[in-house]
Amino acid sequence: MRIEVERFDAMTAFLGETVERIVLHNAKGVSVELMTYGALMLAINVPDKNGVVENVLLSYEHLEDYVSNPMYMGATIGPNAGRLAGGKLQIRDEVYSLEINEGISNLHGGRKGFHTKIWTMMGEQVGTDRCSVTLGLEHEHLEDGFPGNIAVKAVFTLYDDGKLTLLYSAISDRACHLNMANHNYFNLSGNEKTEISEHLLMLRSKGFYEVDTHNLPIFDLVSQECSEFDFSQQSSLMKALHGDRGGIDHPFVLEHDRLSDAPQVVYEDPISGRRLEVTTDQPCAVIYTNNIGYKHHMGICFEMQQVPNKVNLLEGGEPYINETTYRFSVVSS
Ligand code: G6D
Repeated sequence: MRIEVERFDAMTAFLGETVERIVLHNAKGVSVELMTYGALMLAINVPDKNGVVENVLLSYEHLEDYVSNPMYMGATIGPNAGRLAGGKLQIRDEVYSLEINEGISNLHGGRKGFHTKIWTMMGEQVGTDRCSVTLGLEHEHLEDGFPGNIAVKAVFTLYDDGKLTLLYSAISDRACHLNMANHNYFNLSGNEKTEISEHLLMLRSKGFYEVDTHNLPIFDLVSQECSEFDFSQQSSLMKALHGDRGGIDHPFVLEHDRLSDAPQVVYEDPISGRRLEVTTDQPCAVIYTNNIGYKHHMGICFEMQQVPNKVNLLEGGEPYINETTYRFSVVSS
C-alpha cells in the first residue's frame, strides 16, 4: 500500500492556485488517481480477466476541461446533488435564493458548487491492508446562496482486496441543506474501449421516478419490473439506452438490507470480465448514462444521494454522513 502526493503542475497553472494530485496504490496493482480540485477522481485502474490494468472511469481528452467540467466528470457534488427547482430553498421560515444554472433549476450546487473548489489535503494514512487520504472543504454561509458554515470532509480509502470506500461527512453551524454525491462515469471495458450498451446491470431498487420536461422527478414510484429500466435481474443496458427514453437519467429508490451488505448495484462487462458492486447508505441513486453529446453512452454514473428536488435538512451540529463502497473484481467467462 502506498500513496503518492505531488503538486499537479498543469491544473495549478490552469487555476493559478496549487492543486495536488494524489494516487492511492494497493499491493495488487489497483490504483486510484484523484486531485484536490473538486475532490475529483481522475482514474480508477483495475485489472481485467487477463490481469490487464486499465482505467474504468471516463476522462476528458484535454486536462483543462476539468476546470469548467461541464459533465461534472469524477467530481464531488454539493451542497446540492441533482436539481432544486426554481432556485429557491426554504428552510423553516428562511427562503434562500440559489443560482439557476440549468433550465428552471439549481443543478449540482450551481457554478460555484463543491466541484469547483480546491479542497485541502487534511491527511493521509497507510496501513497494512489499506491507504486513505482525507480532503477538506469549508463552505462559507451563503457563498453560493446555500446557508451554513459547513466543514466538509471526503475520505477516499483503497483496500488491498480492491475495495474503495468514499466517505463524505460534514457538520454545519446552523440548519442547512446538504445532499452530496460523487459523479464518476464508469466504463468497465477499460480505457473507454467500447460504449456501455452491451454491459450488464442489476439493481436492488424499489423502483424509479419518471422525470418531467425539466428533468425534475415526478414522485410517483414506477416499478422497474416490465419497464425498459428493469434491472431486477442482471440485464443488458441495451434496451435502456436504445429505448424510448434514449438512456437513463432517473432517480432509483434503493433497497437497503440491514442484515447483509448486499450491493444495491452490480455492473459488469462480460468482455473484460470486470465487475463492480456498489453499496451505499444513501436512499437514492441517480443513474445517468450520458445520453447526449460528448462521449455519448460511454459511461454510467451512480450518483448516490438523497432524493433530488427535496430539502435534505441538516440541523446545526448534526453530523452528515454519506458512505459508498465500490468493490472491483473479475468474473471468469
Ligand atoms: C444532465 O440530468 C443530467 C444530470 O443528472 C447529470 O448529472 C448532468 O447532466 C451531468 O443534466
